[in-house]
Amino acid sequence: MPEIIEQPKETPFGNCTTLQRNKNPQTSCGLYSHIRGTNVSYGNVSSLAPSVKSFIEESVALCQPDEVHICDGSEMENKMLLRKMLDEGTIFPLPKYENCWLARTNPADVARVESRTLICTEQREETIPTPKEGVQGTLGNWISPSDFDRAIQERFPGCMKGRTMYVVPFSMGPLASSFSKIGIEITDSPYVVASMRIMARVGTSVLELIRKQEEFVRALHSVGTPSSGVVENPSWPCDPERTIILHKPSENLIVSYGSGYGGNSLLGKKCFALRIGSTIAKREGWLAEHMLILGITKPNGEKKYITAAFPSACGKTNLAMLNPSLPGYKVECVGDDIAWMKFDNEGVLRAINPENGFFGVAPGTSEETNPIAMATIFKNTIFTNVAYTSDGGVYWEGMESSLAPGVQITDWLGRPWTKESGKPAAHPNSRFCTPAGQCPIIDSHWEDPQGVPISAILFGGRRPAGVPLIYESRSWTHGVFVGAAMRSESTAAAEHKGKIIMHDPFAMRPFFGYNFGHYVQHWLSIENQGKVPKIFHVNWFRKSSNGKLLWPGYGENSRVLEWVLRRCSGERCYTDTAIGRIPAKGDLNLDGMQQVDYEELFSLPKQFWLEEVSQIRNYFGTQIGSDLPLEIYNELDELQERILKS
Ligand code: OXD
Ligand code: MN
Repeated sequence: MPEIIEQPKETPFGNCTTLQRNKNPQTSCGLYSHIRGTNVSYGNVSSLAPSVKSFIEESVALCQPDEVHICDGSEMENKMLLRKMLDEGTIFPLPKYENCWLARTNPADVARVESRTLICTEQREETIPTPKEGVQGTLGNWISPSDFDRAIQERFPGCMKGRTMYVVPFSMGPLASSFSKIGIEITDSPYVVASMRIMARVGTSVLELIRKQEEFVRALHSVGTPSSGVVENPSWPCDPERTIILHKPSENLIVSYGSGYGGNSLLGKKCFALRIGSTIAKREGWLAEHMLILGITKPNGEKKYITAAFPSACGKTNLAMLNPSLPGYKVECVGDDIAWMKFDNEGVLRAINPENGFFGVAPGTSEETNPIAMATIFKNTIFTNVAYTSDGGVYWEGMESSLAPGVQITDWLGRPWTKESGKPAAHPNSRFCTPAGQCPIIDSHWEDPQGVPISAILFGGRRPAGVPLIYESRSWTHGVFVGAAMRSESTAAAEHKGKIIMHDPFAMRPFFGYNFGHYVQHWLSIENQGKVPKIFHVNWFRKSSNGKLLWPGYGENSRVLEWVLRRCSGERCYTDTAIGRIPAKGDLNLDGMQQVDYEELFSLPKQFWLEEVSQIRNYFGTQIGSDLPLEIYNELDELQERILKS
């Protein structure tokens, strides 16, 4: 393994802790300080706001770490963390690239654990709709305040013994933006610290902000220690048997135990920006959504921004980094996973990407599918659970064409791999964690504190049958219905097995912070606040009767976006159907494309749609019942009538 990091030989503070100190005395005067008797090995305790200090004190008393490290976000600190992870075997260098690393998790810790992700409120109904008797609810999990406390007491006392507790101050959104929110993540995982540093704005300037505003989301994370006391895989400690991810919106509190996998441990992302974020957004009158944000410029220079909500691993990153096949069009990326949207004083809905990096699914990303991502990810990146090549690089399914001849592959579990192995080389949910600012098409306004103005919202999913390439909703209320009725084939991003068509309303099913029925009500009320964007539904994944994809996707999706833009400018380039507006033949620019079966791509089989309506009715009735606003049931009835008449 090549030696990458030069450790400083002398520091102004001597050599009295396991970590080397930052040479900057301003950020490293923790030498003689203690918190609850525990040595602060790095960071400046005296500069902490009292609320931050008490959060650390409580966490120290509970978790009993060996020492505390208050992160300053500096380069030197990052190098020390990388060094530590190298020594502990958590990461390996990837010498083929610049400052890139490969982490291999415990094979039992590879995805979000939705079944153990819970929201705590006094009343169950605040968190989840009441399903019909005998029906298992699928719209989140509730935990009572007493069980919440018990879950913590059963897992956390002493869970950081022998480890360092890191205190990570972070901002979701650019520091200067009124959209942005601040958090402190406390964790015992250097992998989490290094990844948070990529995914959020981390460091001392955030602590300064807290000193002024005193408000922040508290996020406590531990990879945990199994109750047997035996950590099977010391390079990736975790406690899969007892993993739990808890949220208490009333206290802006997140507590995550037992998993180091990103979706469960990088608490700024799903836990804060979506679950806690959606509860804050409801209170404050805005939207926190599982959406990419892109800017698209027409050949005449006119530019618009679009957001899109697709379930996990359905191509949000690919669309956010689209390389348009339509001549003269340009797409620029603001974000690939999360959008925070609110109206400005002129009634324009504006959005920011609260994240600072991309935590993208690696398999399927290639020069053919997403050349922009490929141009982004080979520097300053932490890869997790991808395969390794003998020339010091990475490999995953889809990267076949970039493999140099004669190169040997080691799979994500560290075993020699060949195409004949019969198993994927990279885990299907393997990831790259990479700074957004490196994306060659990052939008010049991606960090604009005012956000970008949104003209259209797309919903979508993986629908092999029945659902056309695109349709436009008839109104805002109909669009909200379309979001509520979303379904998609399951993916590897969570623990679900098999390719079933799951309901995934607003692509938020695993991420709602409060009762979905109330969430829909909130979406309906947004229309009263300003000028709402048009809402569309897209499906890149429809297959013909012989199982072939009817639409090539990727760069050709720019043709669909072009139609969206024309509709946003009020062009009458559509035909009305029972489900909404679709481009009439000739309205969608197919110039230069071969063999698109337009009729099949846009066909609306009556039986399919009657069955879809009945599935949706059953879902709404059994899962949400009276919590779902009447307007949405009316939309469903009207859709059924229109289909029957068609
Ligand atoms: C993600 C997800 O990691 O949606 O973005 O699972
Ligand atoms: Mn996501």
